[in-house]
Amino acid sequence: MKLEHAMRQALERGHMQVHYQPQVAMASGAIVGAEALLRWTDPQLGPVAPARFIPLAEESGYIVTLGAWVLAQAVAEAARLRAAGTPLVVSVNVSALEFRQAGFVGRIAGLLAQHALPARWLQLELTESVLLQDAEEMRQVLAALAELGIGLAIDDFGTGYSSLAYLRDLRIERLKIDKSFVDGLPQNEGSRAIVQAILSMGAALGIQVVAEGVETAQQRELLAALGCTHYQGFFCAPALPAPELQALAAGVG
Ligand code: G
Ligand code: G
Ligand code: NA
Ligand code: MN
Repeated sequence: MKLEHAMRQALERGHMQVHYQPQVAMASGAIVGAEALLRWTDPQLGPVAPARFIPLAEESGYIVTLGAWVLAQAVAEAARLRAAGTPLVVSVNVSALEFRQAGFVGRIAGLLAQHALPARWLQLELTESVLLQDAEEMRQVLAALAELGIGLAIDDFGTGYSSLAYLRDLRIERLKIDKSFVDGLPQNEGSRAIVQAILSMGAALGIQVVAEGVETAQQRELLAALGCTHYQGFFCAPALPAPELQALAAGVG
């Protein structure tokens, strides 16, 4: 596969990087976490969008290699941030194929041990589609992750084939309101109703809710008024190289 070859080469040549998008506590404005997002910059072509190559990496199975690399980078970065006195919860996107890999949980445990990182500083982001896979297999992996103390976030919440039962039955730490709903704020009444519903469900179930794709002060104000405690979005910052994230988190940037 041509693209897989290009991805492999990019990883080997250091053209892949992990950037980190800040996650902000509404009340204090403090950066309390960061989402690891893969970036590929080709020396000739320039940036290659993840939306283009991640789906192909998932199809070809190369996402397992790529995802393992992102996870190792992210755990190392979380440990560095903690050692530097700016500890942040680092969240990592995990595709279905990675999640189903034998040894996935063991590999995470190994990384945490290697970097002496307490599990609470790592969070995994799953989409709803991951949770709709083979229920028994899923349950075992989730139980093992819970045992380790790793938090789970549901990404793009409300856009997939939701089964609300998993919110009741599984130990989910946070829901991420998809950007498509935040985009509609404050004007679109439908978006606002959905956002409110997600927030009240989160509150009733004791699940933290994070709004994604916040771009304006107006959106942030409305979300805060509706009881949303955390946000992520260009209003704070896009995904940044690790040193820039750290400077911003330390209040230096
Ligand atoms: O990073 P945006 O900046 O363009 O990301 C586009 C899409 O790619 C998002 O759906 C995001 O979740 C996904 N993505 C980015 N980095 C990773 C990664 O490391 N692993 C997986 N599985 N998906 C990622
Ligand atoms: O699917 P996932 O939620 O992981 O994808 C996150 C995607 O959204 C990434 O591509 C990220 O760069 C992008 N993103 C994050 N914040 C904003 C924002 O405020 N505006 C826009 N347009 N994109 C954003
Ligand atoms: Na994500
Ligand atoms: Mn998302």
